[in-house]
Amino acid sequence: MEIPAPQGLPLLGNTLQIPSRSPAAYFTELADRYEQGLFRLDIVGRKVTFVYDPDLVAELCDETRFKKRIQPPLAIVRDFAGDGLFTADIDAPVWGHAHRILMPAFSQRSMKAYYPQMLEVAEQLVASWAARQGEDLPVSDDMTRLTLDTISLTGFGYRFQSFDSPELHPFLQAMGGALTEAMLRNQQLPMVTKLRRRQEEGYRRDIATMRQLVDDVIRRRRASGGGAKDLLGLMLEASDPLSGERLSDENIRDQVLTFLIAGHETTSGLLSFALYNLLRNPHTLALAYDEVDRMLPGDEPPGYETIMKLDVVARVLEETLRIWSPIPAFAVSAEADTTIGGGYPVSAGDPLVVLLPALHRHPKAWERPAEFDIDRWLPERRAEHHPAAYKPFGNGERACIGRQFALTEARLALAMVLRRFALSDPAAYRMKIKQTLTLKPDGFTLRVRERAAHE
Ligand code: MNH
Repeated sequence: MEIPAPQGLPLLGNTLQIPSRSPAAYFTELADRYEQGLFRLDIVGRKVTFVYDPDLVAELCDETRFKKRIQPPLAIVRDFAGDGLFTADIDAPVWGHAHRILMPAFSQRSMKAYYPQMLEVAEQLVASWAARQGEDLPVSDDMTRLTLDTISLTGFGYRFQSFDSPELHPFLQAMGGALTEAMLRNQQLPMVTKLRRRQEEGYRRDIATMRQLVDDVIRRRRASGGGAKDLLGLMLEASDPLSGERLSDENIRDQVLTFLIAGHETTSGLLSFALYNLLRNPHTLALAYDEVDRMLPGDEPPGYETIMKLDVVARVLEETLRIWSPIPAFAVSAEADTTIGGGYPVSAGDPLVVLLPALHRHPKAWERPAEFDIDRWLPERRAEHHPAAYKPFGNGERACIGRQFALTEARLALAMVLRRFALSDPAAYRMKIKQTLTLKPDGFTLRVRERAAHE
């Protein structure tokens, strides 16, 4: 069987057909066209297979046959994230060392330990919005302030104090630039990349800006003495229980930068999309208000246990991750030449991309796939779900290490916002996605006003 593929040009293949700033939207459009559940593109000479039929994805999630391999665009992200957990090759011993050293930092107990600091930052968001009632609030920017401050405070004891400043921190500018450049380079001939001198300079400058901040984070910790049990504390002091290895200074820098990026960028997208979905679905919004009024009465800061008991808010987040996955794809490769779907040939090492927007809306797995419906996530209906049709956090051993962290932080932030504010959207925002490798709503604003008691 032949994997369906749109016609391309000699040498360039399909490279020029891919819109450079919105590749994910284009891949999703193609998925609509190819009902076989997969298609192949030739991107600057790489044969990349995109897969979104849930049964085919189930095969790709079998880790005895398929594994995450670092290929573009992640191979490009290695320019700045190096051997951090996200971009380290599975066979590199340093991935295992860091994974085992850092796992305890993501246990339930650790989440509970981070909670007071998560709460502190969520309270800063609420205070900032209370002071700006009636103004158009830049949702993605403020969610970025929240999530960047949260990961840096809980992970590294470092304070960005983003809500004190009307401008986003220079680190974010640099990160956005570097991620966008990695996305563009994914579809560029190496020759073209070489010729774009100005972009190369900007890219180097952005990487240097990010590294300076990382060095500052580590320098401050070293100056303040050891003993902290956060991410940075573990990296500086713990050793791998299996091999006894410690992390090198260079690897610690890679990990700090990896966590500064991976630890906030996607959660910020999730929260922005969740607020969008709530505004578009007044019935669900009413249920969410109802829940926070019941579970978080009064003005007392909510406890960790209360946040973990939220049900409507949790289902809003799950359904948001289905409809708008901030990470639109992840890639694996076959360990040996094989076939998928009972006859599509796949060569060892070739990139296979699980395309989440198409998987998460695949009609084989989801009824009324475009509809935002949190009742899909009722306990009795979860069993109906196709086992491989929902992968917002990736798969297996290389799945997201920060999942619980993100969900705890996001639940808390949403609950705090809903308890205090009535949300409105007088500009009637229409979804426009901005891709910087990850996805976010572009230019989305909303307004808040303080809720009257028992409204
Ligand atoms: Mn996260 C890996 C999605 C929040 C740290 N994350 C992944 C992968 C996906 C993902 C998908 C797998 C990528 C791949 O296979 O190439 N992550 C998310 C989403 C959110 C998220 C949708 C929020 C919502 N991630 C977080 C947070 C942190 C974090 C918060 C840190 C505190 N994620 C990571 C790291 C990895 C990862 C580190 C790489 C893990 C590994 O390969 O060992």
